[in-house]
Amino acid sequence: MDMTLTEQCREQGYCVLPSVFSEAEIEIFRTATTENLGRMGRTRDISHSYHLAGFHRFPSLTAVHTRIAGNDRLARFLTACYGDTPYYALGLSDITVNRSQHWHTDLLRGRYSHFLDQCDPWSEEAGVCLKALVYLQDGSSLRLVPRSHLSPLPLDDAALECLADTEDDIVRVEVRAGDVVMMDIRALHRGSTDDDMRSTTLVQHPKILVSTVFGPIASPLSCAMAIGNAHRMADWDRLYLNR
Ligand SMILES: O=C(O)CCC(=O)C(=O)O
Ligand SMILES: [Fe+2]
Repeated sequence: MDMTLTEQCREQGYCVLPSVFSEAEIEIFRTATTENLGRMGRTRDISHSYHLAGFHRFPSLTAVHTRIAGNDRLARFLTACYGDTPYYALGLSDITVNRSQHWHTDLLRGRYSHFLDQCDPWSEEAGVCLKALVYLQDGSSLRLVPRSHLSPLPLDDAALECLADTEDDIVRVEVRAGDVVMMDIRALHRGSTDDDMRSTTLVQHPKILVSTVFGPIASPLSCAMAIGNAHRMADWDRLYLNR
């Protein structure tokens, strides 16, 4: 079973691992998130939208990260992907609450793209980085261009938006609460629209997404992503972190 899922992830750039987290765990994750809303950034002009970059750094949320990064089902999948190559969670983690997401890849882009100057993410030796997206409610916010991870894309959101506009092969990924989407960070994808996220029913029933990125230890892409992301996070902290 993992063989077909790893194959799908390798060939299409994503796959869905069903029912990885139980209802009880989902509740623990949702409660931890809502208890920490006060420390989160407000990065969209929607008052009930929140984001916490690098949530694994915060003592009240490290347990959530540990449950994800240490989950047996994820470990089996990642071991099937990476074989004998040891992997780690490279430090790129996010909790988003009612947050829209335009077309993008999860590589370092825009002002952070230069951190990839010494590393070609599409080369054989770069190593594949995979994001685990843990959905804490049913939904189908994620849209993705299958196989888009296989050939170079610009590290610029405006250019990616244009590319997506001309793309007709787009899949909408349906998930149930507790499912995990494993996605190659080079894949072209988008999440919820601003209009979706404006709905006031989300105040009582927030859309919560928790994610973390894995990569082979010391692979060129893992290193570049870890270093560039540390800079991105430091900037993010200065702008959004409540002290
Ligand atoms: O909202 C979604 O379903 C996708 C979010 C996303 O692109 C991400 O977390 O990297
Ligand atoms: Fe993304």
